Amino acid sequence: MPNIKLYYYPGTCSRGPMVGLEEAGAPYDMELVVFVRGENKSPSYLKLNPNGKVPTMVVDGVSITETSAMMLFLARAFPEARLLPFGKGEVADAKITADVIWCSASVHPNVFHTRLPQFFCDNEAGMTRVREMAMERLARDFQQVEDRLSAGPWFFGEQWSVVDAYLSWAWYRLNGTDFDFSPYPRFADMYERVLKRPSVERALAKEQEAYDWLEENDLMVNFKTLNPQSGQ
Ligand SMILES: N[C@@H](CCC(=O)N[C@@H](CS)C(=O)NCC(=O)O)C(=O)O
Repeated sequence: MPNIKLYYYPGTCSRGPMVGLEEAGAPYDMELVVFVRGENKSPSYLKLNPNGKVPTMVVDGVSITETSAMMLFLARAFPEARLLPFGKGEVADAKITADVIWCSASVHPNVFHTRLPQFFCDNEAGMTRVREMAMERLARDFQQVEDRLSAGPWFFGEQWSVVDAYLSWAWYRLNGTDFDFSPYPRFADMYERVLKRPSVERALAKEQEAYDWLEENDLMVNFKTLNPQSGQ
């Protein structure tokens, strides 16, 4: 059994690998990265993850960055958990890998541009346009998810996977924005079903503990006012 430690922040994309670990029943340690203290930009953290972001997964002393890489690793390290429907040949596996990477290369950045346009433009009109364009791209991404869900309850059909967890995180992060969710009823239903999975419930409970601690210690990030120049 590998020795695994996940560096995380509640509500962020670290939720995906956390759900993967919970679903696999893998023992792991967690370390909260306190953004407002600049811990993600500290020299020791940058040695683990030069991008200064969460998540980071340290496996037997080796640091893995990138959510998609962690999901692919977990699926291979814990095949019995069936985190991804690998095993039907190299081409089929490559297509599954493409879907995981698409989540982190398209959906995830489009969520980032929608939620934090100030990281991409430094004037009000530009920020508004960045958000609008990101939401247009998200609409195309979400339509792809909606189309995939016509073939089964989950993104890959009958089998639940960490892609459902990753996509559900994107849905969650868009709550509170003016993104129009109405064209995606199958995705809405999938999101609700993901929330009911025991692995997700456990991950959300762990996140809630972290939120409570951050709140008690006045260390919560305000994403609305988060400034790219602040080093957070
Ligand atoms: N490509 C990275 C993106 C990670 C990422 O954007 N993490 C965000 C939270 S969702 C973060 O740590 N932001 C802090 C910052 O950018 O300073 C991945 O897939 O892991």
